[in-house]
Amino acid sequence: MRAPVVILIAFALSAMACSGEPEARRQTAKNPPSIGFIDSPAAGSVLGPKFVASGWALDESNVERVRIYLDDEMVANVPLSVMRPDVEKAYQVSFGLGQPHGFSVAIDSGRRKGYCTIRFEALDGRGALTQFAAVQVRIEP
Ligand SMILES: [Ca+2]
Repeated sequence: MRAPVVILIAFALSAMACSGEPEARRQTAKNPPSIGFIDSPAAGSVLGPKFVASGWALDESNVERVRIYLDDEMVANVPLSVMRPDVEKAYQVSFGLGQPHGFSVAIDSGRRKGYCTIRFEALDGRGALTQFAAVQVRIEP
């Protein structure tokens, strides 16, 4: 008579473990992609191994980070820190007013030389990543 009791308890415990796990939830609210623009470097420019990448990004749920890639290597992962009242005005921004929308970051391309693609991604407040710009440049050591 002992075995069925043990099995019953084991079954009850496993059922409890399953019901305690969080359910996977699909995001149902609309999440428009982030937009942005690169002020520097200009597409096609020739850069030294160290250069500054700057621009801005907007999202209705705010932009948490901007990630910058040289080809496929992430070389920067920064929060927005530059005030851009010009962008707020031009895009009639109604969210995140008075918060920074711009970024400016020093990039060290290391030993790279030749043609290279710089990609810019924004991570929004809901966790979505949007590539908002890509520029091709030439790096000369
Ligand atoms: Ca968004």
